[in-house]
Amino acid sequence: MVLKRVLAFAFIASTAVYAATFDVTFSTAGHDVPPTLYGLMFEDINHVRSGDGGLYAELIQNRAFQTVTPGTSAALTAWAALGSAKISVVKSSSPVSSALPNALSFAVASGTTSTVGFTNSGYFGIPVTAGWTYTGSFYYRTPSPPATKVSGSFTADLRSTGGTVFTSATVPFTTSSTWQQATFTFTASSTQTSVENLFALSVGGSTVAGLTMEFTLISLFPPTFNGRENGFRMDLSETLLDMKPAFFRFPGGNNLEGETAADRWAWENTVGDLVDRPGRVGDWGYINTDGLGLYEYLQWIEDMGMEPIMAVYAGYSLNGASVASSGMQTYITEAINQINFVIGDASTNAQAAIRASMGHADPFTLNYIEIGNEDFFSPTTYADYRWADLYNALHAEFPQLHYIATSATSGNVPTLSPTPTYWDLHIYSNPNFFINGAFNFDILSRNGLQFFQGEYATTTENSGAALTYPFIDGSIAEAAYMAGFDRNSDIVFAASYAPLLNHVSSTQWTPDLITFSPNTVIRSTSYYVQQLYSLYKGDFYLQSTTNTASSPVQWSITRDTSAGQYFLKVINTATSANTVVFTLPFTPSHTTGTGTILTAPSGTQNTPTSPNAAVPSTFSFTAGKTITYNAPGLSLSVLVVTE
Ligand code: LXE
Repeated sequence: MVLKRVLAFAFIASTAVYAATFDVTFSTAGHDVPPTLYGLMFEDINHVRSGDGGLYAELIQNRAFQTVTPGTSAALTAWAALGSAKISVVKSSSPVSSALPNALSFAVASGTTSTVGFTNSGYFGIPVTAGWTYTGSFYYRTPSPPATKVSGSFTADLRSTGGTVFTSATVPFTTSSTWQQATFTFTASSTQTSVENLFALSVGGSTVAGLTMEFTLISLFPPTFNGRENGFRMDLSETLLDMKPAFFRFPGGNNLEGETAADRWAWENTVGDLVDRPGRVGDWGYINTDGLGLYEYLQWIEDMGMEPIMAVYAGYSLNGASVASSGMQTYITEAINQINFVIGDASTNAQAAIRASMGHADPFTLNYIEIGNEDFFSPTTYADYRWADLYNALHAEFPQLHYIATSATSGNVPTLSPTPTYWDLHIYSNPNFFINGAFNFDILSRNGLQFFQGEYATTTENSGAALTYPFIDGSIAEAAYMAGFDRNSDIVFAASYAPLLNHVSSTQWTPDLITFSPNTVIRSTSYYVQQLYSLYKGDFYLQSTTNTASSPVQWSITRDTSAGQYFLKVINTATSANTVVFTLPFTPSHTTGTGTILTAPSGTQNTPTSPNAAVPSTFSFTAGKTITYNAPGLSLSVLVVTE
C-alpha cells in the first residue's frame, strides 16, 4: 500500500515536471534506416494453431494421423464416423510411406445399405465461402480386397454439423490393396457465417458393405495466397502484407528446439512430397504436420516481398539439456545442409537439388542466420562450444551470411568467441518498462555490434495483471519504445513483436499481435502500431531535439528520400493531451498535410467481440515551417510532410 502511494506520487510528480508543450527542432543530419528494420517473428505456437490451422491453409486437422498412438481415441482427434461405419486409427500393415505409418481404418458391416463415411471438424471449424474452389485429395486402399473388384463413388462435401450440404464432388474409386490417390474440387455457392462445418467423405452402404478400407493424408485446401499449392491462408497473409514487413524470423522461437534434441525442428523432415513428412510433436503441445515446411516458408516469404531470418538448431532443447561437444557435428552438418537447401547451387548440391525439384531452381534470398534461440537458458554451453562450433563451420562455408547470436538479454552481452556482430534480444514486460526503456539503445556504445530486437511485447498491465489481448496503453508504450528503434537504427537493424498469431479457440501464450478464427482476423492495437512504424519507416533518420526516457511524449523523424516526404511520429503515453511544436529545416510545399493516428481510451482492446475498438484514422493538419500538433492522450500519430 505504502509502495503504491509512493509510485502514484512519483507519477504525478513526473507528469508535473513536463510542460504540456514539447519544442522539437530537427536538421537534415542523421543516419540511414536499414531496410530490414521492421518485420515479423513467427513460430508455430498457440494451439490450435498459428502454423497448422493458421497461416498454413490446410483445413483438415489430423489429416495423416502423424505422431498419434493407433487405437486411442486421441488418435481420432477431429474425426467422427458417419452412419454405422466403424473408424479407428491403425498402424497400416503396408503404409503409404515410411514417414506416415498410420491410417484411418474404415470398416463397414456386411448387409449395410444406408450411407456411411466419416467427417473432419477442421481446426475448430471450416469456413464456407461463396466462390471459393476447394482442392481436395486423399490416399486410400483396401487391405484385403474382394476377389472381384468393387468400384463406386465417394461423395466429398462440406456440410453443416446439422447435415446441410453446401458443396460436393463425386470421387470414383476401385478396390485395390495398393494405395491410390484421389483428387477432387468443389466450389461453394454460399457463404456461411458459422464455421461449425464438417468435411465429409461418404458412400452408399451397399457399395462398400463388408469392406474395410484405409485412408490417409486426407487434405482440403481453400484458395491460397498467390494461388500456391500447399500454400498459405489468404486473409492472414494479406493482413501481414498490409504491414509491409521486411523480414520473417522462423521457425522459432522455442519451436525450433524440441523438448529434446530428437524432437527439434529438422529441416529435412519438412521438405519433399507431403507423404514423406513425418511431422513432429511441436514445442507448444500439439502436432506439427510440417506441411508448412522449409520450402513453403521460403516461397511465401518471397511472395510476400520479405527476406528470411532463418534459425538453425544450436544443440539446446527445452528440457534444458545441451548436446555434448562431441555430438555437435550432426547438427553442424544439418545446418549446412539446411542453408544449402536455401541458397545452394542446384546443379552441384544435393540439398539445393531438392529445392529445385520442388519448383525453385534459383537460390532464395538469404542474408541472416540465427544460431539457436534464447541460449541464455544455457549460456555456458553456448559460450563454451555451441556458438563457436556452429559459427566457425557455417562462416567457413558461407562467409557472405550474417550470423546472429541469441544469448543476450539486454545490452549487456556475454562473452562469446568468435565475437558476434549480431545479437537477438528478447523482452516481455509492462507498459512502464517500454516507456522508460525508450532510450535503452541510446546508451549502448557504437562498437560495431548490431541488435535485433527479435521478440518484445507488453504482456501485463503495470499492476502485473496478465493480458489476453494487447491494450492501447501497452501498444502506445511499445510505440514509445519503438521511437528508440528508429533513433538507434544505426545499431538496431531489425525488430519484431512476438508472438505473431493465435487461434481464438485455444491459445498458450497471450497477448498476440493478430488473433484469428477460421474465417475472421482481428488486428490488435499493437498490430496498428507495428504497421504504422513499418509503413512510415523511411530510409533516413533525422536527428532532433533530445528527449528523456521518462518523458510522456516521444517522437521520431524519418524521411523517404526519393519521395521527399518526412514522417513525424509523435507518441503520447500520457492519458491527457500534450502539444509538440516542430520547427522544420525547410518550408513544406503543401500547407495542408495528412496524418494518421491511433488513439483510444485507456484499457481499449480489439477483441473478437469488438474487433475495431481502436483503428487508425486520418486527419489533416496545417503544415508550415512550424507545425503545432496537439497529440491526444494515449496516441501514436504520424504526420507526413512533403518537402
Ligand atoms: C520466447 C521464445 O523464443 C518464443 O518461442 C516464445 C513466445 O514468443 C517466448 N517465450
